[in-house]
Amino acid sequence: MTNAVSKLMTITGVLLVAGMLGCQKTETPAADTTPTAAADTAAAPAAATDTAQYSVTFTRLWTKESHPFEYPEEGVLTGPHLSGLIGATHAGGYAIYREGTPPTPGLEKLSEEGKHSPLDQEIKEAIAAGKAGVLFETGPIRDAAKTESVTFNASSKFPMVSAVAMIAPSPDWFAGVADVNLMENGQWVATKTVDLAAYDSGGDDGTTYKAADKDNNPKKPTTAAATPHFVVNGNKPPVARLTFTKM
Ligand SMILES: [Ca+2]
Ligand SMILES: [Ca+2]
Repeated sequence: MTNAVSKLMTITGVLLVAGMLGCQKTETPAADTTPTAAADTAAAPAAATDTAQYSVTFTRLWTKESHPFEYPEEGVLTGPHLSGLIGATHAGGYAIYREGTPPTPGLEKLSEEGKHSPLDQEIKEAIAAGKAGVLFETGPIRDAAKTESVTFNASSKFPMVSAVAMIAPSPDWFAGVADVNLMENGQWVATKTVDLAAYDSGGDDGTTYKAADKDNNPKKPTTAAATPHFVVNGNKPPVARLTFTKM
């Protein structure tokens, strides 16, 4: 080793030590603050966004196989089908239907003829009154192998969903689900699947799928369907299903 190289190595060593000391000095404050900042982040999880877009898929489960009693024969327009789904987002307290309460004119019409009007108008009035968020609708399901989908926006003010569809043909029977909450523990759910049960709206007294109109006054309370059409071997199999998926 020449003197020149030895001297250079010594100088380099001194510079390295000086550099390390320098690093220690500058890194010390960072070492004090970084863990604190990380702890703050962990202690305060991000709040759910105020709105969330969902896709809902409407599936028909009511078929001759699931509900054989007096199941209506096939036909292009008169054959068994579910009307288009009509629903709303809302907060607690609002209901499209309530067991034990007579139907609104809109629910009666939906359950007897599958028409979305005037139920859609009733929902729009609830939106205007600050009781509901948005209205959503799909087309009907005639082919049980096919599904219908629609997207809508839920909000933290209106995180619940209720929806109905007519079971057709029928006097006043409908598929319904109420108060599906898309927000759990302050967070929007990624997916949620719920089944729709059969109900009798109370707007007609017919007792078979194809009974002639038998309008009643006053209206009777809406009840869970309890006839053999919907009670199979002591069980009440669901008539439809909704799958919500956050976009
Ligand atoms: Ca009626
Ligand atoms: Ca009835």
